[in-house]
Amino acid sequence: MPQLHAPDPCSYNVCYEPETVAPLASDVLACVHFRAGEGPGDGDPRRICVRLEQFGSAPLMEVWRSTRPVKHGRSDGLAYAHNGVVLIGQLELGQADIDDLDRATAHAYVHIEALLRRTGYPSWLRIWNYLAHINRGDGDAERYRLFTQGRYRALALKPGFEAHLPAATAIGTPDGGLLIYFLAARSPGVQAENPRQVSAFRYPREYGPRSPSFSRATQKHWAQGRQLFISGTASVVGHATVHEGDPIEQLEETARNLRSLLESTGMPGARPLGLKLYVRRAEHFEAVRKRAVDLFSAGVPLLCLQGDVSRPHLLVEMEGLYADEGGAR
Ligand code: 3EB
Repeated sequence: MPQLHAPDPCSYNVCYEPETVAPLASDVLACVHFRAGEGPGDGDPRRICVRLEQFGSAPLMEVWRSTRPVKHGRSDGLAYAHNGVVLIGQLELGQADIDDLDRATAHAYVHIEALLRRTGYPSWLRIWNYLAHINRGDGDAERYRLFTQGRYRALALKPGFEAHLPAATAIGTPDGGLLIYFLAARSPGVQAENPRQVSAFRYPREYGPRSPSFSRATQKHWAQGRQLFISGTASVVGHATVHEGDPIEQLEETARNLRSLLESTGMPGARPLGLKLYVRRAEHFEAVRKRAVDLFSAGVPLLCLQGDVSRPHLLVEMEGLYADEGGAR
């Protein structure tokens, strides 16, 4: 797509760092903790706590730092921080606040969109959804399917929404309710789909009454270069789950899907700024992590989490942020 205006400068960087609970510096846009149970409760609206256990010894946190002055605040149950170019925010519902998951999800998404419009960051780049007991419930009553319906109802209010879907992750947690955190920008990114996969928003009926509203990746042009926000990616070819029961083969298929996205978006040489690996079962972790290091090369920042993937037969999922030369800060 031609650029109508000069792209904004990339105004943040993201790092995985050893976890600390020290007060956040003024340049922090968001600090994401990954641990079971409650996170550090210092009340800073920039702290985001994902209720997933990390594999490996020293726990890491994901820190988004800004190169421009940061403002932060809360409004209507949402917490956010922004710097004039991007906004990172979160909305958390406890399970006790969720009476009807479909309705609660639709309401959450409408609420977030209203915040983004009001603050002037209307373009979603990336969304993370963490939902307790994602695979609980049978058939169309499965919690992931209820969540998917609610999200669809909110996003489908916008005409042409399927051409402007953000990259996303939806992972199950052992407790909590629904946590949504998101990165939005003043100017839009470009939606990317994967030629090896049916677009999720076109999945057939067998996966639920509404198809999942997300894109395979968002490509964002910054003045320094391009970044690619890759969605949670799993062992799905066409629309089918492949390599049922084999976590290593699922990881290899996932790597082929990531490679295909990088090639089809014209970023075959891009490097990963950070990857996340979600593994459903603890007993698969060692072998999966070892294979991931071989596939993605040692030295790539990697965060390993125990989480439930949206389809019950999927055992692993990966997501990542890639940057062209120059797009990495
Ligand atoms: C898949 O390819 C795997 O519903 O937001 C991956 C990333 C998946 C995001 C979502 C679901 C979502 O269908 C599942």
